[in-house]
Amino acid sequence: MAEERPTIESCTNESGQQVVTLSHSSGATATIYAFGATVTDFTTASGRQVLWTSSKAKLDGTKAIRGGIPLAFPQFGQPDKRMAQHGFARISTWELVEEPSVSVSEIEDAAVCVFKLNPAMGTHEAWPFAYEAEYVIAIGAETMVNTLSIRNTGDEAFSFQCLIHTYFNIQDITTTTVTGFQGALVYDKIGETPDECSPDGNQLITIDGNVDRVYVPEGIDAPLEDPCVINTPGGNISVGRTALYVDAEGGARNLPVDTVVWNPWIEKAAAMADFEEGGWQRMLCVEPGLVNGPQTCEPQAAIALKQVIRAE
Ligand code: TA6
Repeated sequence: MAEERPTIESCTNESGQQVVTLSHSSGATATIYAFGATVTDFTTASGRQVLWTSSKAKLDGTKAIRGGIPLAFPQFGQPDKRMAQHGFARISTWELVEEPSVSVSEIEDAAVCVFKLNPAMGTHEAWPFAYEAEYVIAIGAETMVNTLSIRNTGDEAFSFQCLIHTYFNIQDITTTTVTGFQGALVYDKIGETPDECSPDGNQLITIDGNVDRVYVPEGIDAPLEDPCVINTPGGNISVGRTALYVDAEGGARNLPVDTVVWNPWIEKAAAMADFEEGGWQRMLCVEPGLVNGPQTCEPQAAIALKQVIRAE
């Protein structure tokens, strides 16, 4: 009988970056760079590569990794010009937690690894708050669950945005569609009024050019259909998106989750040095997040954002 691989293996690449391999008993694997705790690959037990990472991505810690699942925190975009685009989480080195004792409800026998961001590493004078950031990556045969939790460990409330910026491998953008946004309000970031939202009655999202939209539920009583489904030539990928606010006393309530849909298309992709030639045809970003305005977190409270990816 072949010797089973350890669940978590760690090595260092030629640039000195820590690279973690997470292995599930089914043969499914994930690759995570401690830099940004960026998942760069999730290959299912059936051999399907669910994520897209540019072959020209910088993997030496000099810039955010182009592809996979970068994390945006404490800001989405660059509302505070003093901080990097999408904040400091994706350009800071996270610490792998040894012997994690975490389970996830969505996968019975999950292989799990946990990263933490040391506030001494992940910080900025523009956002000088006391926090704990934990990122749980769990895989099963055809499922991956990503959970980003931010806890306020200080004595003053703070606000932030966060987003799981997932690049999906969809083979052909021209025959890919996405469902699950019915009833949403949408901000078209490349339109003439990027700060105004409008009802988006489309039941089906198709992509035939540069798309950069934020889909927002009308309210907690009208969350978006969960999961949304990416219909690709290679099979469907469902993307579950939930968020939870846990107050200092342990009381929990759901938060409405926003979803960013992005494809740079030809010209904008060509303008990015780390975007491989023609990559725009093979990728689509569908990104669960809390981005429609800052999320306030009271002292000793926590906010958890979760993405559940299932290859179907
Ligand atoms: O995916 C949404 C988005 O905010 C786009 O506007 C685009 O800027 C993308 O993120 C990638 O950002 P990056 O800083 O990684 O080039």
